[in-house]
Amino acid sequence: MADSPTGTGETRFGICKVCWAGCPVEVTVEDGRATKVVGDRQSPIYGGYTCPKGRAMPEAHYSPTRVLHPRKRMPDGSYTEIPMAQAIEEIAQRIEGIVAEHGPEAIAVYPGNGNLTNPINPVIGAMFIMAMGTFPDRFFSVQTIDQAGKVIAQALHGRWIPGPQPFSTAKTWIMVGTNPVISKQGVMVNPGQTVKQAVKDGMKLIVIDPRATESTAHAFLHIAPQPGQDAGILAGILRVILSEGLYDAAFVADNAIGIEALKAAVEPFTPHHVADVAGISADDLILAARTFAAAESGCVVTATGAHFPLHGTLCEYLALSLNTVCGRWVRAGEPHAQPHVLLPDVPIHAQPHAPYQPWDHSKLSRINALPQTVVGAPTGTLPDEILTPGPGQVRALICSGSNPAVSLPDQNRAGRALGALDLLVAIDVEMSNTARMADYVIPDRMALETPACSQFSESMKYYGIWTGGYEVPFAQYAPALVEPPAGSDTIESWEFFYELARRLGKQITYFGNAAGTGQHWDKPPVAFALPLDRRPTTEEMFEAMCAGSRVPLAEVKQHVHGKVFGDLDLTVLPRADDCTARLQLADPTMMAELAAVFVHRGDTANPSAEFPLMLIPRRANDMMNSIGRTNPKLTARRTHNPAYLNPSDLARFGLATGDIIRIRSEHGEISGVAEAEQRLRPGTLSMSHCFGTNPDEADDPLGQGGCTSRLMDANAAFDPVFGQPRMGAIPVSIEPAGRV
Ligand SMILES: Nc1nc2c(c(=O)[nH]1)N[C@H]1C(S)=C(S)[C@@H](COP(=O)(O)OP(=O)(O)OC[C@H]3O[C@@H](n4cnc5c(=O)[nH]c(N)nc54)[C@H](O)[C@@H]3O)O[C@H]1N2
Ligand SMILES: Nc1nc2c(c(=O)[nH]1)N[C@H]1C(S)=C(S)[C@@H](COP(=O)(O)OP(=O)(O)OC[C@H]3O[C@@H](n4cnc5c(=O)[nH]c(N)nc54)[C@H](O)[C@@H]3O)O[C@H]1N2
Ligand code: SF4
Ligand SMILES: [Mo]
Repeated sequence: MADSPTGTGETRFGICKVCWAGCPVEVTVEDGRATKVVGDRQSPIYGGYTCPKGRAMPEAHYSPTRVLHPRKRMPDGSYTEIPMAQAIEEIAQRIEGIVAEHGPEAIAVYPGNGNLTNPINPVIGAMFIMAMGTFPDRFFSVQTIDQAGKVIAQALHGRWIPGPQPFSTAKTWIMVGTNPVISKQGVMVNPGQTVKQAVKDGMKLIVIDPRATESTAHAFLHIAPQPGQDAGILAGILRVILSEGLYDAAFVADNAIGIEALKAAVEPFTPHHVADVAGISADDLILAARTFAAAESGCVVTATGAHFPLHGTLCEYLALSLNTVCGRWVRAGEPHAQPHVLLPDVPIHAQPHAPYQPWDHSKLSRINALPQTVVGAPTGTLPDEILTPGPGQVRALICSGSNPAVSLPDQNRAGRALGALDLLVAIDVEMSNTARMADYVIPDRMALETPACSQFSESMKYYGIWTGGYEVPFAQYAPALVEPPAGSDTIESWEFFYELARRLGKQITYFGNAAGTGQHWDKPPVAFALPLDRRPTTEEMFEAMCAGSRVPLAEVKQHVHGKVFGDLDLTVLPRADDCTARLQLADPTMMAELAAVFVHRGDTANPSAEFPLMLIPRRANDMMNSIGRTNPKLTARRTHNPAYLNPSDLARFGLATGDIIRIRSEHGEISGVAEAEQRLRPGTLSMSHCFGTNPDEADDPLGQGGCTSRLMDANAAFDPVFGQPRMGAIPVSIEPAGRV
């Protein structure tokens, strides 16, 4: 610790945990309070980068609206503050009563993004449900309303153990439905600069997005398709590469099966067909394919834009197959570009984990008869799991760092469901949309009040390619930098689950250093049964989390700014003699879905005379989903959720920027505020998510904004494996509702 450059207070070094980029920060602490946050310029890899959300952490921590004591909802709907011990006791008694009457299946958890503050928090909810004996059926996480298709596709394709070629040195890259400069998905470290530098170093960047974004600024080629047509586009790119013989036949022969079946499956996706269906130029498609194949390195990656219109698993699968046919995986003798530092020391061989079927059709969900899968329960069905009577009905829900009242698709139904629960607990720091409906609100410690370490970032690679992590052996640990505000009564999310389980007479087993997902394990996790006689400290949990790490946590702790452990040997080993695993290029389930995409010209929703525009998702730079909406610094400019439209569409509907509009889908209606965006494909309406009031509250387009989830139907169309409702490419109409 040192004097701060301003001469007042001390400077402490930590990690921002508002999003998963985990930027190292320099925090000024005065009288025990964090007063200023800037990027840590001494970080060896981040170069002092932060975004507005990170720099607004002090305003979040000391927000006048922060919840600092447990709150209990009274019969008249008001809240009263009660001590933590009483809150835990009362919640435990209510859960005991519900379990006695209805069984443990009546209790569910839903962890979300507010849990990123401490790497123990996101996983402890699953371990609590394991202790209840109902895992995975009562573990509803954001994964199954996000990009669960990444894990499913990886299971079906097989996982190349050393991972994809690194972004920073690649000669080409195709981004499908992702805007890393804003979202940090895929590129965590200073993404704006990293993308710019990669292009400067010779990367031909190809972006497929109906909108020209911050990430297309340096693109060699931007293709702006009709939303929801990405599977066909990827099949079209594959067809060009396979039919022109531009692929890496040697890599395929040694490492993959299914090339002939893949060739046959993509054959109908001619450039002419794809161009016609997706509303793009055939020449651009061919150029993208030839550029990708000709470059010596690079990858094709997908994210939410491609996943939300329903064929996410297929898009991800085709991307993996494209990378495999072009041999875009790190080979023997090359440096491992997803190196382990706080993950275990395991040999990295240039070979795959074999494909497997990530579902069990003998165990079907109560709602929509979905198979049990490796990605947990289908969160899109959670409202109906609550609303549908019968054995197994969910009656109590614990939300930790999540905000289902605005994040679950189909907001009206979600609102009815949350209101119908016998018990709703929200572990949160604000009276979020969900906390406002909860029986108990449990105040968590915030980011600067808990320790942090980068192991979570390293392990994100197991959830598919283009998730996060470091291309160099970097690691960092930071202690808690400040105490929660004086006089407050807070608890870390994981500690709450521990205390609740203990009170219920259940023992939580924590699984540390999990190096894998599903059936793809580089090394199985280490079980650590949490002692019942005393609560472990967060530091002990960190030790368990990093058990067997390649560099001991104690060593990482020596370097306050983080360190690149450049001495580690990263050389990837050759395929082991006994390895028979091959990547699968043409999984039958995926190829059948692709055939349907061809027959139905995308097999997705299309605009109509009644609903002429396509609603598409986007991320806002100042918000992390709903996080930040109560932060005075982040909302100084605006609090609402603009409805971006191409100026030609504004003119077509007789609208101008600032007009309040009614936005209608076949399923619901919200109000929004029109805003012109020249760079958007005409015919699309681009809006962010997790804004808005609750269904029983008055609309507030200019204040809290509109909640796009209200336009989505939970049951009309959903992923057949993990049940994610259609959340992108939604036909909508707009009409003026007044001018400001
Ligand atoms: N319409 C539509 N819906 C979507 C999406 C979309 O694009 N469009 N995106 C989907 C995706 S990808 C995701 S991941 C989900 C996100 O879904 P959620 O994770 O449910 O939503 P968040 O807004 O991230 O919820 C974060 C909550 O954590 C609270 N919080 C903030 N800081 C802390 C803290 O320190 N501790 C605790 N305990 N809580 C804290 C916030 O107040 C907030 O209530 O939404 C999904 N829903
Ligand atoms: N600042 C900020 N950062 C965030 C978040 C946030 O809310 N704010 N949320 C976090 C979360 S939970 C997640 S999951 C990640 C998501 O990370 P990303 O998936 O990278 O999210 P976006 O930045 O919205 O980029 C998605 C892009 O897809 C485009 N798109 C929309 N529909 C289509 C389509 O049909 N096809 C194609 N090809 N493109 C389409 C959109 O225009 C948008 O530019 O971001 C994380 N980071
Ligand atoms: S990108 Fe912003 S919110 Fe995310 S970790 Fe960095 S500073 Fe924090
Ligand atoms: Mo997400």
